[in-house]
Parts: sequence; structure tokens; C-alpha cells
Amino acid sequence: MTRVLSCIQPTGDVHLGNYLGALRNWVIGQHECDAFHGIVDLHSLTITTEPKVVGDNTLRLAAMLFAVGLDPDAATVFVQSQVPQHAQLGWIMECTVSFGELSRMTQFKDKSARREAEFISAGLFTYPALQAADILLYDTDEVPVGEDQRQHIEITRDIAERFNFRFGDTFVMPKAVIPRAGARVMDLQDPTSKMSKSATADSGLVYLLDDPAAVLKKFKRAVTDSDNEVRFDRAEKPGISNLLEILAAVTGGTPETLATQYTQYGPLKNDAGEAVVEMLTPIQHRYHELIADRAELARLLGKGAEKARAVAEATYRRATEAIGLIQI
Ligand code: ATP
Ligand code: LTN
Repeated sequence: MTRVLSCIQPTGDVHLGNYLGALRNWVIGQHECDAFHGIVDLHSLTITTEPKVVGDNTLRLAAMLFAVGLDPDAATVFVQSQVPQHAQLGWIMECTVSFGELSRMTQFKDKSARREAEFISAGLFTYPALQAADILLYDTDEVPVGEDQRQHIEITRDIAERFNFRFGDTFVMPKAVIPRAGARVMDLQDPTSKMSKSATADSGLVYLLDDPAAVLKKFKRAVTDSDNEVRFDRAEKPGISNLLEILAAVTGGTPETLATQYTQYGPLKNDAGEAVVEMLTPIQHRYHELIADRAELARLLGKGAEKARAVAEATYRRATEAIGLIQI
């Protein structure tokens, strides 16, 4: 069965875009492939400066992943720092990638430029080496990623190839896949930009943990145009099209057919809001149960850590044996 790895950083709360565009597909995919889902807390240390924050975010994200339907008996859901081989193989990867290669990573250039007046950790620079370790440790066949991560998968392949050339065939060559088309959810206040946790205002973002009143209000205030015609047309009518796409993604219809059922904006906004509330209610219910039951959460994450460690340990051993580090 194809081994697929997706990783997510525990930064910020999960929003409707993350769910409709990614998490929901993970839930479906867990029965179709050998799915590994890592919460990559060590990656978020590149920008962490306060105690406890990463741990709290990690638990919240884990509870959310189980609440949306990831099943620890089907998929392997683990926390990166619970599997020590990530950091261990990460060092070996750093020694297998060059300074020049890391210097060409556009994500590092963008992120370090944005943090100009702030502390720029060396980890921000060596981040792709740790990401390569994440991927190669699990003999990953496929990594579903967005366009922004393509370069990191390419460098992982370069590192694997170099390692295999130097020390003998050790790592499986992973490939980037663009995930099955999920909905692309746009910001409700700025429907030409995607809904993103790095948006400046929260009013256009629907978080999975927003209460029903907040969700309905955000939909009611969604930015639309003034010509009062309900039609699916991303270019001319981005606001209305976004509402139709969300409603379609949640109820299972198509945006084009849904458009024919409305003559006014108000009822569309209302129906989209209510459909989202109805979808979120059971997720929130499970989330609140889990986040209040740390023992259960620990048990579920323990299961994932155990499965992840078994695979990671074997790969790490293969790598150190290939290099010829002593084994005792
Ligand atoms: P950032 O704004 O920091 O990039 P983000 O909110 O866009 O964060 P990521 O952590 O980059 O979220 O993405 C997690 C997953 O959610 C990815 O698979 C990404 O493709 C998906 N995703 C994020 N935003 C959307 C969106 N608006 N519509 C559909 N999918 C999305
Ligand atoms: N760099 C990725 C997160 C990430 C990742 C990975 C994704 C870390 N390790 C391994 C896929 C496979 C990001 O910033 N979204």
C-alpha cells in the first residue's frame, strides 16, 4: 500500500480552509493508503520564544485531528518530538545538504526577510534538512503538498540521492503529489485571497472552534458585490462564488446547480452559514470531549508514537549502518 506522509505545524488554530482543503481529505485517505500524519512541533521551534505555547498548540491540534475523524487504528497520528529519530536523522541530513543548496530555498529567503528586525534562528535556515528527515524516516512514497512546498520535496530527493550514492541504497525516493482537488476556500472579507491563518483580520476566517453565532455572523457579513445576481463566476463574482463553493463542499452539491436555487444574497449567506454550523457541531463536540480528557488524548498519541517509532527506528538504524557508525 502506498505510504503517504503529511505534516502540519502546530501554529495557529485550524480554519475552514484547512478542513475543506486538507483535513477532510486526510480522513478519506486513511482508508485508501498507509497514512502517516505528523504534528511537527520541532519545526515550530524555529520561531518559538515562549514556554508552554508549542505544547498547548500541539495538544489542541491533535485533539482536532481526532475530532475531524482521523482514526488511530487506521492512520498513524504522531508528534514529531515523540520520535527522537527525527532530530537524530535531521543532523545527518544537515551533513548531507550543502550551505549553497539551503541558501537557495525560497521559503527561507521569504521568512527571513519578513523577520528582518527579529531573531532569525539557524533552525529556520536548516529547516529543510529536518523536513527531509521527516519524510525519509518513513520510507514515504508520496508527500501531498501545496506548490509552496515543492522545493522542499525536491531538496529531500537530492539529499536522498546523495546519501544513497555515498553510502549505498538506504532511502526510498519520495515524490510530491498535489492532493486531490479539495475546495479552495477564500477569505470571507477578501474573497480574492485564500482563507489563511496569516491573514491580518479574523473576521474573514471561520475557525473550526468558532461558536455557531460567530460563524453565522461571519457569513452574514461576508463581502459580496452589489449587482444582486446569484451566479457562479470566480472572476466576476468572487464573494458569491466562494459562498457557493463552501456550500457545495459542505452539502455535496455543485456550485453551479446551487446558484440556480437562489435569487438573493441573504438566503445564500444564511444557508452557507447554517450548513457550516451543522458540519462543525459534532466536530466541536468531540474536540471538547477530547481536550478535557488528557489521558485519552495521551493514549491516542501514544499509539501513534509507537507505530511511528517502530518505522523510524528501523530506517534510522539502516542509515547509521550504511554510514558505518558503530552499533552496540
Ligand atoms: P499559512 O497562512 O501560515 O500558510 P494556512 O492557514 O494557509 O497557513 P497551512 O498550515 O499552510 O495553512 O496549510 C495546512 C493545509 O491546509 C495545507 O494542506 C493547505 O493546502 C490547506 N489549506 C490552507 N488554507 C486553505 C484554503 N484557504 N483553502 C483550501 N485549503 C487550504
Ligand atoms: N514545511 C512544511 C511542514 C512540514 C512537512 C514535513 C510537510 C514539515 N515536515 C514533511 C510535508 C512533509 C510547511 O511549512 N507546511
